[in-house]
Amino acid sequence: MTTSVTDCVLRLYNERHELEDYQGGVPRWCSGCGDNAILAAVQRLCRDQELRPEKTVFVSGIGCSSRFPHYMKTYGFHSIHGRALPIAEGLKMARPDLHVFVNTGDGDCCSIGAAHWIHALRYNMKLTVILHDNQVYGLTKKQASPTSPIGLKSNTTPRGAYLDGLNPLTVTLGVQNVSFVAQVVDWIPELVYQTVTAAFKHPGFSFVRVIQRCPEWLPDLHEPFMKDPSRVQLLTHEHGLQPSEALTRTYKNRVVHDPSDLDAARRIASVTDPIPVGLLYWNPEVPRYERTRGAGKLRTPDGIRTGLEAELDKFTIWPRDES
Ligand SMILES: Cc1ncc(C[n+]2csc(CCOP(=O)(O)OP(=O)(O)O)c2C)c(N)n1
Ligand code: SF4
Repeated sequence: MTTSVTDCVLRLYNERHELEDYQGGVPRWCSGCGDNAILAAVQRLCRDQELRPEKTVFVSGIGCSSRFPHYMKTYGFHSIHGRALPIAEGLKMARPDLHVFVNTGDGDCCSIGAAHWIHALRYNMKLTVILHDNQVYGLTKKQASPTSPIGLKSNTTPRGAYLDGLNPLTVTLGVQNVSFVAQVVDWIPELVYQTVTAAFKHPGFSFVRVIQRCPEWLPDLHEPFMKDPSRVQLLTHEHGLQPSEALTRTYKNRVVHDPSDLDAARRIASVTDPIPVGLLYWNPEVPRYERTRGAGKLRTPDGIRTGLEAELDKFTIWPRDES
C-alpha cells in the first residue's frame, strides 16, 4: 500500500504529543531542588503548545540547572559555561524555524556569561530564556554567585558575602531593546507554568527569572517567604498573569501592574521583600535581530558556498594578465 503526500502531511498535523514524549532521562537533581519544578512546567508548556520535539531545542551552559537539556526528549545543547546565549543566537540565525529555549544559572548568566546576557537582550531575538536563580554555585558545591545576598556564608565567602547581590531584573530592565521580563518563585507551580507559557508566546527575547530553591546548600534561604504568603506579591493585569481563584485565596497580597509601563517595572524590580511575581515588562513591538538580518536565508549549502566565495574573492590578488 502506498502513502500519499497528503496522508503524510495530515499525519504530521494530527500528531499529538503527551507529557512523556517530552520527558528525557530521570533528573539527577537533589530532591526538593527548584529545577524540578521548572522542568515540570516546561514539559507541560511543550505539550500544551504542541511543540514538535524535532523542532524544539534547549540550550544551556554549565551548572546543575544546565543539565536541563538532558531531561527533555527534544534536541539539546549542554554547552560551555556562560556561553548558552551566543550559541542559542547562532542557532536561531541559522534555523529561525526552531523553538529555541535557554536554561542558565545565576553563575552561568550573571557572572561568566554577563556580557553575553547584556548583548542578547539588545539583539532581542526570539528566544525563551529561563534564569534558574538559586543565588549560589550549586554544581561546584557552594561558592557565592553574583546574586548571593550580602552576608551569605559560602566556600568563597566564609565570613559572609561583602557586597549586595546583583539584581537580574533591574539589570535586564536597564538594557536597550528589553522586551519581556518576568519573575516567579519555584514553589508556586501554577505561576511557573503561566509565566513560561507567556514567555514562550512573546515574539522576542523573553527573560524569566525563577527564584529557585537549592535545599542542598541554602536550605533556609526561602523558608520565611514560603511560610508567609504575604511576602510574595502577585502582579496581575489583563496582559499579565491571571492566577486561579484557589491561588488568590492563599496569595492575598496582589497589585495591578500594567506591564507596558517601564518606569513602574523598574520600581517593582528593585523590591525584594515582598517578592514581586508576575510579568514586569512586555513590549511586543521591539525589532528582532534575526528579522532585521534576514536569518536563515543564506543557509543552504549553495548559499553558504556562494557567500564564502564572494568574501574570499574580495581579498584575492589575481595574477596580472600580461597578454
Ligand atoms: C570556564 C569555566 N569556569 C568555571 C567552571 C566551573 N563551574 C562549573 S558550574 C559553575 C557555576 C555553576 O553555578 P550556576 O551557574 O549558578 O549553576 P547551578 O549549578 O547553581 O545551577 C562553575 C564555576 C567551568 N565549568 N568552566
Ligand atoms: S546542589 Fe542545589 S541546585 Fe544543584 S541539584 Fe542540588 S539542590 Fe539543585
